[in-house]
Amino acid sequence: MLTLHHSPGACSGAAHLALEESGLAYEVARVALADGQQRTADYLRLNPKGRVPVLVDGDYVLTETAAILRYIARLAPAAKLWPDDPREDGRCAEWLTWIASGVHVSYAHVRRPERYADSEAGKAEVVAKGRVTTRGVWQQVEDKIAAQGTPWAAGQAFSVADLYLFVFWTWGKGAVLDYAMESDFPHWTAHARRVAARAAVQRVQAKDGFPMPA
Ligand SMILES: N[C@@H](CCC(=O)N[C@@H](CS)C(=O)NCC(=O)O)C(=O)O
Repeated sequence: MLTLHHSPGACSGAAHLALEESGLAYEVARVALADGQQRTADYLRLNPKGRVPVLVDGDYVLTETAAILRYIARLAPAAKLWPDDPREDGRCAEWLTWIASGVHVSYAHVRRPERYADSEAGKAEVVAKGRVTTRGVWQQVEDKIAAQGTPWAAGQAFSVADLYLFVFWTWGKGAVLDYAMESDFPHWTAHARRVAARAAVQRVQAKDGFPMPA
């Protein structure tokens, strides 16, 4: 049995979606981020970084969304969550790497400025600059999807990259950014609609309650 340490609405949602798509047996251990559960001694023993997601598979503990998504795809080859084609394989890895290192990090400046500054003025500056950077990064995602012109992020094959990308579409729609995703990012929204139509995504949405494209 796999256990995903997860908080609804967080980036760990991508791993939750991938587990549901995979057909593997899993359970979710909810982490109350708002209450600071990620900073308790018990949780820090599991993940000294104090973040979700964490995937536990017996005595194997894995952190980092991109790594967890690849691990789930490898455990469930029949679910075809990672493309076989070398170029699509590369594209999938490209999306995962960029989402983790660029897209997520830009958002963190808006959502978690305390990571980057101490004073109130410093934090306000981080948020202000983060908002500009994040809007630009969201536009880069939109432009990349439009330029690719493929149904899925990696190409013709659905993959975990689509699930990871979808989480950030929901963040665009969420209260922190509050973007008009449907009108301002139409190609990304068309992609999000394809993801949202999947039965596994709808099952997870019923539990986690994230926004869906109109
Ligand atoms: N690089 C990590 C980032 C994980 C991360 O930042 N998770 C956030 C939720 S989206 C978290 O646990 N935040 C809690 C905190 O900052 O206290 C990954 O991609 O998995």
